[in-house]
Amino acid sequence: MLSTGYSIHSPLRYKLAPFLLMLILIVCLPSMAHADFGVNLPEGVTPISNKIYGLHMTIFWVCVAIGVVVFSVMIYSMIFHRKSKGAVAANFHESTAIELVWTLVPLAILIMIAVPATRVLIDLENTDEAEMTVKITGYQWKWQYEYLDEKISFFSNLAKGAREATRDAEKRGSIDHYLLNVDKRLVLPINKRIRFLMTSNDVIHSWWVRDLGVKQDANPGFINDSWATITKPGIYRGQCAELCGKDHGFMPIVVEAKTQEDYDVWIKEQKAIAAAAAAAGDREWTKDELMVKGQEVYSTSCAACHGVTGQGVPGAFPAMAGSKVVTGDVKEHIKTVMDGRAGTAMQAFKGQLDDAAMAAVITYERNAFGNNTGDLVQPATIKAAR
Ligand code: HEC
Ligand SMILES: [Cu+2]
Repeated sequence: MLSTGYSIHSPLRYKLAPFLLMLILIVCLPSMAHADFGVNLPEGVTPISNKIYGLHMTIFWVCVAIGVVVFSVMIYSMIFHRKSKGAVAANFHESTAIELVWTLVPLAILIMIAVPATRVLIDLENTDEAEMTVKITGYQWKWQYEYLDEKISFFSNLAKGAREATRDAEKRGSIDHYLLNVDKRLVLPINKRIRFLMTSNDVIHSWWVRDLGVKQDANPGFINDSWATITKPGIYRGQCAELCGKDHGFMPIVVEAKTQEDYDVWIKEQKAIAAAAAAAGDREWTKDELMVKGQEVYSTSCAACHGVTGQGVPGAFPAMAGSKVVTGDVKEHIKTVMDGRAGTAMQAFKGQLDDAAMAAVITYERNAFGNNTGDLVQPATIKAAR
């Protein structure tokens, strides 16, 4: 006869029990100590996130009630109808009444759950009567926000320093909201019904801000929508929630909700910044100015792929150091950065960088990483090339 060494009736099982209990405690205790993470869904700060929370709690309590009923019957039966008490199993095969009950009761429960769930879903999808619209475009790896009513548009990148700190535990610890911070926040007014339009410039991304109750895919070639009415001023953080390539974890979202007055002030500032940037593109720049600005642009817009030191990633992203394009004909270099390379991760930066930023980053590439070409590219040259 085959033997497995010990059967389930073996006393070994009882000897193992305390160890298993210890193991469970060891695994669970640290997470209990971090109770400030919370164990429930957050309620959020929008009507829709509150409704999602309410739905979650309703269904949770339905589950608890079912659990209590089922386990009470089980435990009662095990105690009062156990074999040692001489209980004999009842036999109710092919009882129409019982079969009807155990089909109809779960059906009724499912309908009870489906009604509120459908209501929330319909509300979630209804973006009518919006008071303002923000178009959100996912890029590898940043977000673009366009305030369609205000004609304001900008990119929101991972905050400075975070990318460089990824492999350095000490530096990471010293960074405020490491990987959850951006260089420019999406500022929104409170108590306004805001419609979001989501799309993508390259692959599928997903715009997810938990406290707003918004998680919507951003697909290239499609526009999805979602909405929020933020009820409390504050800072709400989120992330891209769709695996979108190498730096998927490096495209956080930060929403700053302000009162209407503060929001209006911010809008004014943004318009002034845009006007200043346009003026900056109209003058002649010195080499130093171009190099300083160029390094800044390079580190936020190019370093993710081409590397901080211009070495690229072999087999995926070409090095800028010693590149034929970067050290060769300026026109070809400008064209590559403006129009990108179709079908590759090299995107067209035409719509992302203004004349000064484009001129600066090209000048920087041509004079950094040992590419000492001495070439200067002026904003006016870029303007003419557009
Ligand atoms: C998402 C990744 C990514 C980002 C960000 C990126 N590039 Fe590229 N870049 C590429 C890839 C991939 C290629 C190679 C394209 C090909 O195969 O033709 C490339 C090619 C280039 C080339 C041509 C190099 C050569 O030797 O052929 C230049 C110049 C260049 N990029 C400049 C830039 C600049 C300037 C920026 C920032 C403003 C930038 N890139 C941002 C991925 C990227
Ligand atoms: Cu993404």
